[in-house]
Amino acid sequence: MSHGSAARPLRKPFEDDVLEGLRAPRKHLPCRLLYDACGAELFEQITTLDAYYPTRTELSLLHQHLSQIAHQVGPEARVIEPGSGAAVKTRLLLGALDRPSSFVPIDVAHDQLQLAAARLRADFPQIEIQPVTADYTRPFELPVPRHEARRTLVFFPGSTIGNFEPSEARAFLELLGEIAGPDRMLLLGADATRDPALLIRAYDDEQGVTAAFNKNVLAHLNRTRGATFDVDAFVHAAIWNPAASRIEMHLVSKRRQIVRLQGATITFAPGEPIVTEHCYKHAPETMRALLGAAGWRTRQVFASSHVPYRLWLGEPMSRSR
Ligand code: AVJ
Repeated sequence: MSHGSAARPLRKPFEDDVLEGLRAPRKHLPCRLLYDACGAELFEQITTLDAYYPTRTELSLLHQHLSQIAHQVGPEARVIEPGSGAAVKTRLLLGALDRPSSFVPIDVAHDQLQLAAARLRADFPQIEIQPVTADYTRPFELPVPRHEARRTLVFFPGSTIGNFEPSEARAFLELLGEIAGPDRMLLLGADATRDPALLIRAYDDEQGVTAAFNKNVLAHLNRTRGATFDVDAFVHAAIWNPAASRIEMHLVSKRRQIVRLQGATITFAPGEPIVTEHCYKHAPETMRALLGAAGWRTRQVFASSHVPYRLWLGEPMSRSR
């Protein structure tokens, strides 16, 4: 995800960043390409894998601490969730809060979003569900709710914050603060695992689901942009980069090959990778500083006793209370 400041356009058009990334000396693709309908389904499958510890760790943290979190958030809150997806965690949260006034799921996948919204309306008839189809890395406006909320809680689980470059993460957290307004709180999930064995197991699973998830990016570009990737000529690799504190998703070219995409010719050397995703594993000090730089004071941290995964409860920096 590329991201600038909240005031100017945050990203170049789709065409540009795909071609630009493939023409760069270190070939890369924007990680949002991983999440088309097919990719979203594969990701759901990843979350059920034994080796993929983030999802079950976060779920267990939510089960453990949601009543306390709900108490701190207080009654009649509006909840906003960028990139809401399958909404399993959302249901837990909405169920735990004291009479939440409304829920705003934000996602680029319009149809999926409408379907999720319909299901939530059926299960939570007393909560106003106001889906927003938007790319949440760009400024967007919140719909006006029927009832004024006492507070806005931003819910950003899944360690998705780790997919942003650090400077982009700061800008994004700041943007969320601006959108949520003065009476805001933040509930964010972030993984800080640095054990390479555990990470490789989770990001290069034995069943090959993550490999399929990663390779789908190439199939996606073939389908949507007439690219000529030979998907089987690339292998998935998960590389731990300790200096940058991130795990990187690579697609490594098996041989010398040429791929065409929208009039451009991209040449691959044998063993040359395309980087498709960075998953930063910020140490808690880094996470706290990132939140602080974006105007969020850390109110409470809930840590797992199994892996270094944490829920962060944030509030405005200048809160007087
Ligand atoms: C949920 C998007 C943050 O980084 O762990 C999972 C994405 N990539 N396996 C993560 C992902 C490969 C996931 N996010």
